[in-house]
Amino acid sequence: MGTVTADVRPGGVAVVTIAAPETRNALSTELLTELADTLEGLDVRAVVLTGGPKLFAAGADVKQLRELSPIEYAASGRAACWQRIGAVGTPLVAAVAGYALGGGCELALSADLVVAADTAVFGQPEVKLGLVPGAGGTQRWARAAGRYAAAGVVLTGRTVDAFEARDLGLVHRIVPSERLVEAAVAVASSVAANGPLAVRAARSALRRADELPLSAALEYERQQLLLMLGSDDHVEGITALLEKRAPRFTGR
Ligand code: CO8
Repeated sequence: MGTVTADVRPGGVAVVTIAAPETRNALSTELLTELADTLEGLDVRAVVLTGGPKLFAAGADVKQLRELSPIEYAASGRAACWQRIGAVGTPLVAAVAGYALGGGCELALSADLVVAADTAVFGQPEVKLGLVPGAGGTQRWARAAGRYAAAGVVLTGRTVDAFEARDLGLVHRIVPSERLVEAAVAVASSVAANGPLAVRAARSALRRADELPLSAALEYERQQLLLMLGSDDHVEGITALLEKRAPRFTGR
């Protein structure tokens, strides 16, 4: 334990860092549990998730998984950890340097935005190990990059650098690795400065894009707008705009 740390910064942004360099941040069940606990325990407006300036995560802990039977896997709680991470309501910015492979890539793609160092390498090498991605890799790649681009990654197991990942639509911004965390904090801070109810509503509507047919998703979006029209924050946001000052959102 103690491989996941959270540093809460001013402005409602937390930086959550995975630091298990001896295993290249391999996502053991214990580490995934610690990560889910940490994310769920934060009361902030945006989170930066990083493995630091050298490496994001080398995927599932293959030493731990090698002997795992299907029943042991089902009982291990790994899937529940992934669901808990995916259900965190706070906007998540992944700050990716170096390798984000297998489960590490899936972790990056479960964020809302990915800021990449110019050293970032993304990939789903599972088929090379006789496995398949099991934490969203096939689905998130297909939804982000399209099924044919996704097949080029998932079926060959080849890696994609930061620039190709940006061209494929996965990466929001590329920066030098020494500026990675601060650049991701800047992105997270610009999210955190907005109306918190509105950010959560917009995020929830964006995520419906993966789940619902267009007509139902548009209806969901309209409902979110109606909810915002009932909030104090939208009055404050418009008043601040008209008074040419910064808004003071209260989250009500
Ligand atoms: N799991 C466990 N240990 C790892 C992992 C990993 N994924 N990756 C690296 N390590 C360990 C190495 O075994 C090594 O340990 P030791 O010092 O005891 O020999 C140590 O970390 C350092 O590794 P390297 O010497 O290889 O470090 P390099 O910096 O040279 O290379 C790489 C870094 C490129 C990341 C390389 O380590 C590598 O290719 N790692 C494996 C990447 C991979 O294949 N990931 C996909 C794993 S599968 C997955 O994520 C999803 C599985 C589907 C779910 C299944 C559920 C049952």
